[in-house]
Amino acid sequence: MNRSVVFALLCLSSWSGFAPCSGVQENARISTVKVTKVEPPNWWVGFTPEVMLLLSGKDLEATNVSCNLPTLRVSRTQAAAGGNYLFVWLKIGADTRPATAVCRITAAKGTASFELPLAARAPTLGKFQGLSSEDVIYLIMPDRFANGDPTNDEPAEAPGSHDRAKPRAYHGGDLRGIQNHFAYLKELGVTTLWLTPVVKNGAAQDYHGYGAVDLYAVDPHLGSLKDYQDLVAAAHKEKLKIFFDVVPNHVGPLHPWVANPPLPDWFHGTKQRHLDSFSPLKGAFYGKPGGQEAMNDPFESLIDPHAPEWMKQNLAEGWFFGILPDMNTENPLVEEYLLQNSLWWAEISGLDGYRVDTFPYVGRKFWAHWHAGQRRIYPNLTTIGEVFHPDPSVTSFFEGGVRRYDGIDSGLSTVFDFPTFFTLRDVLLHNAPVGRFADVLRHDALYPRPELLVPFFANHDVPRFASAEGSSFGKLKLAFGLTLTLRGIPELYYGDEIGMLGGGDPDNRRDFPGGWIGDTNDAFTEAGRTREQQEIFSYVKELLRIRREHASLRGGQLWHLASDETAYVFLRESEEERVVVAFNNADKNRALQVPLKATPLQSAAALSLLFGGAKAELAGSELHLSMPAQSLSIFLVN
Ligand SMILES: [Ca+2]
Ligand SMILES: [Ca+2]
Repeated sequence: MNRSVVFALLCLSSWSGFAPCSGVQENARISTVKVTKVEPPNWWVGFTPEVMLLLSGKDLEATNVSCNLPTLRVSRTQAAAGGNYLFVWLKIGADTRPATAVCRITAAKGTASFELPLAARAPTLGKFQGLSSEDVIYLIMPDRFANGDPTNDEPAEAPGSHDRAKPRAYHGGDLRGIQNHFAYLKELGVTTLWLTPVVKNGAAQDYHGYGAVDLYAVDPHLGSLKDYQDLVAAAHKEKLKIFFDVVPNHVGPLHPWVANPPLPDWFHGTKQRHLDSFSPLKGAFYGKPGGQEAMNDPFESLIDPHAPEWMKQNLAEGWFFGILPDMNTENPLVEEYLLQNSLWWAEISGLDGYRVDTFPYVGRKFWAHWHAGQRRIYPNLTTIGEVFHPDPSVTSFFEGGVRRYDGIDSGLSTVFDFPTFFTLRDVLLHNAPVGRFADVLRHDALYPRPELLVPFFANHDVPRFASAEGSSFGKLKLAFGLTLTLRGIPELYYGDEIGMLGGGDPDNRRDFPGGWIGDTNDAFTEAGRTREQQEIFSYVKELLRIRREHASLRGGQLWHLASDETAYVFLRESEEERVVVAFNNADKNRALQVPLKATPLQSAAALSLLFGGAKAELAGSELHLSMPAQSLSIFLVN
């Protein structure tokens, strides 16, 4: 039913609570009651039994709210902030048909109406797919990847925000630009795109997307909601998945809620008076050397059953970096708002999962509720939490699937494998003992689902690998080699596959060459790539092809075969096959005798080289390896 039909029916109806049609005023008094925004702006039938609406406006101190659809019942209302907001809970009867509900607010200062379109759910086949170890994630910062629509580079509402010469300004990349380059991503061989947040941001320097001012809109620099829906649909046609970067912990400092919160405790604290997110504990509290700046966030107290509340409060309730308004996720109305917001993005787009920002900074009861609400509707959706910490005993604590000491199962599908990230960088860039890999991997038993861990060597928050101290072209290749052969679902950062350079934020977010009209270096095409770009691109593409063709490299069990100061040799074993990966970090050739007795390789007949330049020979119950300097090789076991 379209909107004009609804209005026509209303005019004919004698149903009480509605003003007569044809512009006739119910009384002479002018109403000052106004609705300026309805969140969520639309909903679905056959979706949730109830929806909580947050109306913004003026004089919304309702004495009555009623809607024109007989199966829609207003079960509760709550005016707030002097009538600037009104919460309305609508029970959606099971027999409700798709229609646009028109609801009427009666308040002391007059009346107003608002609409809520209620649509039928679209077919769910091929949507909300989640991830498995078959997948490879590619992280894109949309403003910095490709400019598919120069008309949105500087939206009218954001004058002065676009300048490619400034590293903290918007550069013009957008959703259309990503969609235009699916062929490149398919050729490379990744399966899943994680886009940094696409919601509307407020500041001229919010190109990264982490400063939300409207959780129900796409940022106009990136395109429209329709563009996002088109992107997801087109991705699914190409067998690509889309991950949404969700940030329930905070909004941007310019969100209208900051000056005018819907409830006094909508945030943890106020703009004037709040905690910051830094832990009050010194490094020495948990035995860390003093005077060193930690690379990671200090989450130890959050997983510590012996830590009293004050040691955790800043982390859970402080404003991130002292700046970003911290949502009071313990308030049931905030909890409901944020859950519905995530359900809305999933249902309206068909997205396949969420990358969850700043995961440990949000209370764990919230996560249990948020995940339960999602899974009721989308059982396959995968969520990946950001837990920026090198210690697996910390990162594993946040994964769901098990109740921890606090009695809470967070529900989180998996976490980014930060311990492997730190190890990859320490070993490859600083020549830390290669045995550190076996040391990280031995902790896999702490995770309910280690096969879903997301190993990576770069993201948008750390310096580019190619520019890091101690890096080289060869080391970059080894970083790809290890990330793509260890267990889990690898994540790659856009541009590393062509050796992009860049220091810390924002230099690590340079424009992908070729994404803008007039770029002289077009790295999206083989003809446009430099010799070096092509070399690393071919290397990564080949590794991804081998991973795609070998089930053992995707989901196989990992067995250590040898590990020491400079080498790590491991086996990936699936039902179908076995593959050996030999990594030598030394700057000279290495010969290694690997004992195979009591390993799944003891009955191996022969090894054939799939990738790299090492030589392997079976000699009795030993594997004799000869590995070139700084190399990674892969063998198929026959
Ligand atoms: Ca653009
Ligand atoms: Ca928080």
